Amino acid sequence: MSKIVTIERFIFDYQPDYARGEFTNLLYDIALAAKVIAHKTNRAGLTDILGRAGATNIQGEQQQKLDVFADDIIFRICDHTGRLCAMASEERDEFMPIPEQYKKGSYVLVYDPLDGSSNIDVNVSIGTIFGVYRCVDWDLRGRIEDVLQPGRKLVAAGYVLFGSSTMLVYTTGQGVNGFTLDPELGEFLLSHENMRLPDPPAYYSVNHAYYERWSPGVKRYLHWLQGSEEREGKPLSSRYIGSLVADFHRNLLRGGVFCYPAENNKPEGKIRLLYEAGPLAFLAEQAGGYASNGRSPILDIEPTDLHQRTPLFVGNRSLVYQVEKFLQDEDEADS
Ligand code: P6P
Repeated sequence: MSKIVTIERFIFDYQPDYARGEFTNLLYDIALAAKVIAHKTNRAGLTDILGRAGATNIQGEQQQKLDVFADDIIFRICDHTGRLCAMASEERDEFMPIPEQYKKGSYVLVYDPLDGSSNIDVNVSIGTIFGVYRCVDWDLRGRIEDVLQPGRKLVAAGYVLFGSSTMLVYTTGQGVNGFTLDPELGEFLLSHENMRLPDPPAYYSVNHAYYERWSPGVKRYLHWLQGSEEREGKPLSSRYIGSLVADFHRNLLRGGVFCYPAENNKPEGKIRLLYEAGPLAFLAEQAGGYASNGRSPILDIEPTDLHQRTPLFVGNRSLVYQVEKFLQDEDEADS
């Protein structure tokens, strides 16, 4: 029988040396928010929470009621605790400095409260993605500079997957560990210790409907993934859920690569850098993998805008390095 370890116990036992209560308690807060959102998500079909909230977010996307609920829960659990100096959310136009009436903390929380929201009403897995930075200047109240930091500066990152079970997967730079929510106990229990991307990988994930929008180098990469151009290793299977957290999680467990390439009319791609690609890139590297925009590491990109997007290739190193090679060949051919 495996040992029973709650996420609270794990966080406490494995907190980084520099972490004081503030950092550890922030991770507790995120776990609490995950439980609250899970409770609501699991009932999405049973209440009037389904359907559109009527508003649209800065991305121009229709906000689903669960989007708004998840964003509100995370904000209200974290805004007054004294752990943070600022927050940023996919659902909020501007970054959120901690209100003056509350004690300022030393960390920054960036999050996508509910990624894959287009899947909410069709009961497909959705997820929350989060990243934690240290405030740039601990003496000042939250500023945009605290939020616009490269992924290399993350001190923690993770996601919550609301699927057949609810899982919280996170890293503080000491490997990746997964916890499964026992809904009867209301506890996240350690279920996936020291997660590593398996090799050889099993899957590749991409929306093939956009094939004609991709550059020759990306098309060549897809042919390579499909085995039509020489590639060592066992053939890959294609899996694409349309929910980033779900695709990323399956590839983390079975090995693979998730691709959302640049398109002819969208050179920046679709996936958001700050609160989607960055945290997942940190997790991937901690699990032995790598994340690239096709030409350079996601973690090295300096954000200039809260909601900026990036092309994303994330998963097994051997698979991601290859797209950089093909796009380098493309650039050389174009020069
Ligand atoms: P497409 C959801 O909106 C999302 O941001 C990710 O969760 C998902 O991987 C991607 O978009 C799906 O995009 O264009 O393939 O529908």
